[in-house]
Amino acid sequence: MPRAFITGITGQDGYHLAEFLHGKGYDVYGMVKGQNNPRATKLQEELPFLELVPGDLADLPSLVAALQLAQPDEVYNLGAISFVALSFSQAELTANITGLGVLRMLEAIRMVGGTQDNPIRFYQASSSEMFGKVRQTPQTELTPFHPRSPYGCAKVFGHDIVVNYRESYGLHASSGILFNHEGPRRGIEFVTRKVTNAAARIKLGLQHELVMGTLDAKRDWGYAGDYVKGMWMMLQQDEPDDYVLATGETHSVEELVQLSFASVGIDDWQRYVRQDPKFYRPAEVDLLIGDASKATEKLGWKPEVDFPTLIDMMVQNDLEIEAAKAP
Ligand code: GDR
Repeated sequence: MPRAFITGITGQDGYHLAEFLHGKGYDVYGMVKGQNNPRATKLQEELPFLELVPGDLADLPSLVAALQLAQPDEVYNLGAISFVALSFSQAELTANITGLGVLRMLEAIRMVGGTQDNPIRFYQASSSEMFGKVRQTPQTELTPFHPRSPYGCAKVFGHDIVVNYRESYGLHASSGILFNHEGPRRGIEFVTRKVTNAAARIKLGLQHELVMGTLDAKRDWGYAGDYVKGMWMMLQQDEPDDYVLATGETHSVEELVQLSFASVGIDDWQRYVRQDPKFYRPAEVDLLIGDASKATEKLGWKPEVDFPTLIDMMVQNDLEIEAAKAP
């Protein structure tokens, strides 16, 4: 059986990827940090096949030990401080985990290596946030980077160091430049889930208003389940490379709000929504829209869930969860 090792296993993508790889017959190892991590305990209940391994992206010896234990064929580095807003207030931590963490994982792979005939393959979760103040629309693998947050800067370092290790040491290391990808398992701090959850709670009478930052920003939002398949496809190629995964459509935060409220039968969403500058970011990414034609041509990858279906899936999930909590 092939073996996969995933960092960021307790996040949305870790869950989807672990399920996907398990379905493909992999032994799946997930790295968890900290002591008595409650998210890991919950995940182990949901995915009993998962082997949890201790380790931390800030600690190189722990990464070496984790790889020695898991002996993976494929490593997926999804672990990061991934909330852009938080990266402004914890910039050094973000640089250390989201940026230097990639370097440490690459070094651990060089040390542990896999076998000569079967070297470890590496996937890096690069991000559309690297494009930031976009220089070109739509964005492709060749669009120059102009990050707008400490998170985006750290991801640019991670991306560049993967290219450098690939070119310097011949590692089978690929990066997926993933545009926003969402789903029912998205953390509540991210805008899609914040809005779908609020729409459900307002519908159920559990909440009376939704306080937002900018409604003007535009994003290319896809479904996380589609995107993890693309990660795996990248590592099945003979040659490592970088690929954009995106839907090729862009929607504003306002459209997201309007659609989420419409999903619960509320048309006058403006009555419930208020904006507060505390949710504005010191620098904003105004518009993202990706061109995934390279992934489509070379990998045969295509997103399957469109934006209205995605939002409806998330709203329905939140209605169920919140209704179960209601008195
Ligand atoms: P993003 O995702 O920064 O694009 O990064 P997020 O959902 O946090 O923000 C999207 C846009 O919505 C605006 N916005 C708000 N955002 C949040 N979270 N909360 C609000 O109340 C709110 N109001 C408006 C934001 O300003 C922004 O313009 C995500 C992360 O998953 C990254 O880790 C990943 O790399 C990229 O997507 C691709």
